[in-house]
Amino acid sequence: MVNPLLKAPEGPPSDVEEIKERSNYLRGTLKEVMLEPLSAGIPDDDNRLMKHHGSYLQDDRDLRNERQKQKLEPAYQFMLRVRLPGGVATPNQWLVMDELAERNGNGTLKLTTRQTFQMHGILKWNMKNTIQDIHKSLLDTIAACGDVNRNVLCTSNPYQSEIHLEVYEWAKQLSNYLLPRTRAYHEVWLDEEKVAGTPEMDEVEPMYGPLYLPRKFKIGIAVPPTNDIDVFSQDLGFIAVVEEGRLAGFNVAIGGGMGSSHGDKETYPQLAKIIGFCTPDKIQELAEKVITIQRDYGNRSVRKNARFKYTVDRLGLETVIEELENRLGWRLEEAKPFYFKSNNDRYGWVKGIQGKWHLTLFIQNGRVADLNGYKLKTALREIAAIHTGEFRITANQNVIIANVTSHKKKKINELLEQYGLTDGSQHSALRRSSMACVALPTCGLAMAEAERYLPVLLDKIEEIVDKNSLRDKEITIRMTGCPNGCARPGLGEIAFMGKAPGKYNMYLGAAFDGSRLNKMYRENIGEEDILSELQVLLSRYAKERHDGEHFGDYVIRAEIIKATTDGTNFHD
Ligand code: SRM
Ligand code: SF4
Repeated sequence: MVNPLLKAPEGPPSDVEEIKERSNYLRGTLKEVMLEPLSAGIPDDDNRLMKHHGSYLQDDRDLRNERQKQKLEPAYQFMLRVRLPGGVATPNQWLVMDELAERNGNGTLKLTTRQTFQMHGILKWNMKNTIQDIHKSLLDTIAACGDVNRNVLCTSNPYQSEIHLEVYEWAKQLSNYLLPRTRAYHEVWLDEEKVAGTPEMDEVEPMYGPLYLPRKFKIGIAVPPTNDIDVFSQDLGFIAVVEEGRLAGFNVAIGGGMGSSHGDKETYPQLAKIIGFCTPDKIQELAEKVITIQRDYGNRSVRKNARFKYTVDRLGLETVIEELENRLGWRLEEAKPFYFKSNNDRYGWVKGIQGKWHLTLFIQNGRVADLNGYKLKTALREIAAIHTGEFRITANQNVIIANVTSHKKKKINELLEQYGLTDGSQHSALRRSSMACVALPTCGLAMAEAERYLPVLLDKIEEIVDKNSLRDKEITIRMTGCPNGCARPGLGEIAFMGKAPGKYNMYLGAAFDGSRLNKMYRENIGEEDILSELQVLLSRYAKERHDGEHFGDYVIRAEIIKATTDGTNFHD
């Protein structure tokens, strides 16, 4: 199977590889350490394994210094991420998440950039019963994090609602097919007994193998004209091709990713490149073979270079395609034409098929909470209690109340009015096109604020926007607390990546449809400089833009940012 002409990088395995190897298919000592009463945390080795079960040990960073002073252990708590292919949840599942966040979490839900629920602030002692309740609602947290295929994305905005259902089914099937086969999750969290001496004991991971992948792996399916899932940021992206009203198949793109480290040229964001087309019945096999190429040739020595994008760059795109076609035993067809309009969500009610309605609501940075008199969480709970369709979490951290009958639409509208819930139309189009990652206080990697700060910064940017009559102009703006790229900042027409408390690198020039990366414009600047830069840029844009020209395109035409020759702004 392994091609002797191709090689994985040499070097000693990274610590995580060793932990996985010793773990007996992701079991480690998780079961035991979760019962250990003396600390609210768990040892680092088990935390590395924990990720494969959909959770991270964190500590409340707002309390870190104070607890250190008091010689207390950090305020340990767990983040829990649900596997929710295509972001689709039933009203009952919404209610379960809502209740669990209240009972065992910090009282809020985070809708993530990969279309799922995260809960924060779960104490060690509550982890098992939380996971069990999630399981009872027919959801799980398996492979939501870790060196495996993650939550499979699927366009949620119903421009083509008849196709959505079909594509969503493929996303779900892919997600299930690519799940790890180990029973570790069931044993650790769901009290499944390990049956000794039977063939089940000799469990193997037919696709992943005992070491799983060198790094996380991400798949997304976009349904044009919407690129709401940022298909070019995925390790493996599928672009639905609709011919004569039916799903003909998918264009296939490989090797995307957003993360980098400040000042380290060996790490970079990268857009996935389109390598061909295949029919829907082939995508499962194709995904499996792409994953096995990464399994066999990915970097298991240096984790910062272990993502598939680096494997593709190291081996060369043509070589990877050849290897893929050899493994498949068939050739990809030529890619078909497609057109993306935007990578944002469209808001408000739209009518879909069979007389059903869909309502996209603006959820600022995906945080579902009752805050400052805006009872978002309560309102969504009440909607879930009467809703008979589904909830679709978008990859832009918003939610769609989907498949609503005309009768229920009236009731839902009454609830919207009662709670002052909004599709965002009272905000600027810029705010409605914004995203921020979690960052502080829970993310251990955050160098600066993001989710808590972007709304405050937007209040000030909106003043500039208004002054320049740009209130209705959609401009994609994204912020992350570090360069790992969790809100896909590389694809923001304007983006900020945290460098230090209150300091950000500022990026400009991504394409509005998610097909071109942005570039660094200013380094390590604070709020005052951000606002004065935007003052100049937005007023020039207001005066100099062509009809229908997007901000990201304008900054390149005006030579504020220089595009690379192929127009993609791949790293240079
Ligand atoms: Fe992410 C790590 C949050 C989407 C790239 N991400 C983290 C961790 C787990 C921090 C950590 O490792 O300790 C963050 C937890 C924060 C917290 O307190 O919740 C975190 N990532 C998130 C979420 C919740 C951001 C959000 O506000 O929505 C998103 C959860 C997605 C999900 O439901 O699965 C999230 N992360 C992404 C995305 C966007 C995407 O996948 O479409 C990316 C960029 C795409 C990519 O992977 O290239 C992303 N996260 C990273 C990276 C950099 C990985 C890399 O190889 O470049 C890290 C750091 C790492 O893995 O070492 C990271
Ligand atoms: Fe944390 Fe950085 Fe991801 Fe934001 S981008 S959630 S700060 S890892």
